[in-house]
Amino acid sequence: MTHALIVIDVQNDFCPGGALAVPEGDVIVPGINALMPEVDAVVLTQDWHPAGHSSFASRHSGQDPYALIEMPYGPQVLWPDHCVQGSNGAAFHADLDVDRADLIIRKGFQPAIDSYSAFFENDRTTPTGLEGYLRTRGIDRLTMVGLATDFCVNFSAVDAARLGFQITVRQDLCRAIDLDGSLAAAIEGMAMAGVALQ
Ligand code: VGL
Ligand code: ZN
Repeated sequence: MTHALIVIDVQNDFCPGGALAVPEGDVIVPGINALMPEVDAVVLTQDWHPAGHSSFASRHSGQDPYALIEMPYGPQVLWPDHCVQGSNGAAFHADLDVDRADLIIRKGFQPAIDSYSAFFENDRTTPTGLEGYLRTRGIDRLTMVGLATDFCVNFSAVDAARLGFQITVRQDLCRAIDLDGSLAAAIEGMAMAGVALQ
């Protein structure tokens, strides 16, 4: 099998001190770097929002961060402003071995729709192009790591399984936001979708 490492959103805003910090988000970086030489391809994803993105609570008067609202495409958690295109918060963690990446795929760049998954925007139908990239390179096996376990890793892994990739999530190389039991729900959902949790 041809094996790719998919590194989800290891960016400053998801690390301690960032706008949407994931506890211990930075401790996974050395382990992720160590996996890179063991695979056939390395893909990084980068959450990449225009200023004033519709997923930001600041765009919705009277709404606080972490509130759940209904968008035309379904439910959406509102977030603190984060990963604004070109900002330091949107940059990869300084220790991540970005030079090893074959592809960097950006997501969440459309103002009116969020994109947790590396494969589809949050309408679950608009593709990012990653599936085509992987298939045309003959990649059929994925190992997924990064931030956050219960949002972008979860959605990406479930989509990967649904698309027929053999997918393993390395939980030791992921960290979670964990809003109201979202981590337990994500683990259950990934397992049910056929994601191998390691
Ligand atoms: C993410 C919330 C908002 C993630 C991205 O990478 O898990 N979470 N944008
Ligand atoms: Zn985001």
